[in-house]
Amino acid sequence: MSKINNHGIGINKINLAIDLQELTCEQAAAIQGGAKITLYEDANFQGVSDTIEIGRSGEIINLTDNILAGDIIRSLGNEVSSYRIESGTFSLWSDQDASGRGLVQLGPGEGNLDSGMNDIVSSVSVDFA
Ligand SMILES: [Ca+2]
Ligand SMILES: [Ca+2]
Repeated sequence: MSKINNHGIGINKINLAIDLQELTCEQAAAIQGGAKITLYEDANFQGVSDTIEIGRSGEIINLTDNILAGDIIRSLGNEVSSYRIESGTFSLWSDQDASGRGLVQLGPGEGNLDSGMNDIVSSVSVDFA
């Protein structure tokens, strides 16, 4: 009985060490990495805009439907018509939580959204920071 318990403790210690290592890598990525996108309400980088900077891959930003003064980061849901990516790789999604129709893995650059994605984007995910 005591041998089984000892083994159990040993395995737990190994798992804990791996978790700590992963956390350290994640923190390092957050400090060194960086993904930056600006979303615009209108085509050709016009109208209300919001710049989102993320240090970590896999992050998802949901955009709400209403324009709220003083909280522009959540204001562009179903309004985005153009974008400019300074660094990193992003995907734009028609629904919340990176679901629905996607315009995926956009690298640095800029553009207008075509009729398939115009005014429907409700979330943004960071593929690579
Ligand atoms: Ca628009
Ligand atoms: Ca939408």
